[in-house]
Amino acid sequence: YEPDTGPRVRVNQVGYLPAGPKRATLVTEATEALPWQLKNSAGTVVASGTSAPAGVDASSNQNVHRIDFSSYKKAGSGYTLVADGETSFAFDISASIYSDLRSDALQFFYIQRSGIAIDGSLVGEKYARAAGHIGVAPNQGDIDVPCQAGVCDYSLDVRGGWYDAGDHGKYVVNGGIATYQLLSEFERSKTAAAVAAARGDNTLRLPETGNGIPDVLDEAKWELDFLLRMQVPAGKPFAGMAHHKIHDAAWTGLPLDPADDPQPRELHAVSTAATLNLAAVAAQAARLFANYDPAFSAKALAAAKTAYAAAKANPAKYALVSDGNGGGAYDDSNVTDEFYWAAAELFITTGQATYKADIDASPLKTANVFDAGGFGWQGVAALGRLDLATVPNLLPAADRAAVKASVVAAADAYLATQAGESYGMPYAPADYHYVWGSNSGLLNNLVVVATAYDLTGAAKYREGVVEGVDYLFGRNALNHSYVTNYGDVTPQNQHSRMFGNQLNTELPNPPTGSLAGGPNVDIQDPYAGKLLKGCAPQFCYVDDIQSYATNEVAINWNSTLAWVGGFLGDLGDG
Ligand code: 9MR
Repeated sequence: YEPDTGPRVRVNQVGYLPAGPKRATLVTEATEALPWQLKNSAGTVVASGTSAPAGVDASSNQNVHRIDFSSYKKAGSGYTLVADGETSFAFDISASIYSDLRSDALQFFYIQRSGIAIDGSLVGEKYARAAGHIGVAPNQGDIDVPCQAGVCDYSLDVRGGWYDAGDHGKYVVNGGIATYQLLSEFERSKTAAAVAAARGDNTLRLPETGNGIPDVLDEAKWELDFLLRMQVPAGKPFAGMAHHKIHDAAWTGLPLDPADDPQPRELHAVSTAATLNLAAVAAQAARLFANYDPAFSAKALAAAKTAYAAAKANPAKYALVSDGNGGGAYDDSNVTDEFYWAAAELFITTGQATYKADIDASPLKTANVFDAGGFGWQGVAALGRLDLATVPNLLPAADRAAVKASVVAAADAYLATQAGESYGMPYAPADYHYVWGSNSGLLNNLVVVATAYDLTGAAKYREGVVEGVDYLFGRNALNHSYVTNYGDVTPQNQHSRMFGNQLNTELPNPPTGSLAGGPNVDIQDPYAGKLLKGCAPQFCYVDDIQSYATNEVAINWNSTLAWVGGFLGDLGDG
């Protein structure tokens, strides 16, 4: 299988910020430096230089050169970069290339909502659909959901929330990190030189728009209400714990409108990881909603404290890898990081000594919690560390300085990785073992680099983020953007039961701003497994609806795109 990768000059197909770094990658057999030319839309050469041969790139096995045209800063559209007889896709140089990325990435969440009809007048008629899983046939509903056999003897109303990805499952742990990132994207604007108004009411297209509450908080609350419903009620066994997940009894095929899903829905066992996710995110929500919805803030804080206490009483209820029939397993047998994150959020919100004592007792208090592959739903210690560094809190000055220094040190490590990558991405897991959702790992590394910029104001971190997204928008081995409708060649066929245009032309493609999971050397789905066998890491991706291991959408991936999109949007001319 030989994918069509287009022109060998690889650029950010969306464009470059006028003041920002402007780098490209040339795929060529040549070993000596080659001339390059930047042309404007009239074809006039406006800058020129010589490429830097960089040898064989380990993430793609291609021989590549680097091109740096950062010194050219004039805004315009229709630029092309020419080298070795090849002409790149045309791109803009503009301060506004990322001005819609945050809202596009966030709008995805409304379309993923369960339990509410999606209003086509808000997001386009092609995305309109009936409410899913509210007990209207053939749905069996999420309003009165019993447990799996032997797990419990009650049922819960767990309506609402977001469908996690391309399936109709709802999982507390990836819901937790996704909600955290939406809340964090908002919270960041209070501690950085960001434009708070850009995060206010009337910034998204939601049913709640105009209610006086920032839209991103409205969207986060849709999931928060669901997460709270997943908590075991008082008086029941494991009261205060959270059920790990709720999904269909058996896997369904695709496409399948949520409202047409006939499968029985089941609550799965409680888990310590889910419970601590709930504790962390509810504690975070409590401080952010305090000024907007005091009653909800109080409810969230009470739930957070109850969950945390329940997790301490049941510290080793692990979600099992074997529990993956009809939904993802989201297994996790190490919850040290979840304990650290929850203690951090509860301490930031309450200042109470008990949570500080738990942070001090955690083996992660001073550990490096940032790894090369990026944090994610299974490893969440970084979330606590980032918030302890950026959100005002009562840590003693020395502790605060140490957490800030740890974030800056991690960002420095990612910048060093980036400097060694000819495609400019600060993502290099051991042996270039790109995993399921690699694009989210890359973006989460960019969140760390961006946070170092917020903490220090040093230009190198801002530039690291700006260059880092070039890879996502087409400066890569496949010449393929990973964000729908951001670039010339973009994902149109992500795996989803809702967006099945490849299977049924009446269905829409995923909405603008949908991130694809990305290259994954393990290619676990049968389609990619056969098609891409033996692929070099960056080539382990295909824009086909059948490839759930390389080409799915997911809330915990779009959440980091929204966070980074907010950062880039704030930069403007950055
Ligand atoms: O994002 C998850 C990834 O980290 C795991 O390796 C993978 C296999 O367990 O599962 C991914 O999550 C999927 C979930 O299991 C089911 N719904 C779709 C999710 C995104 O692909």
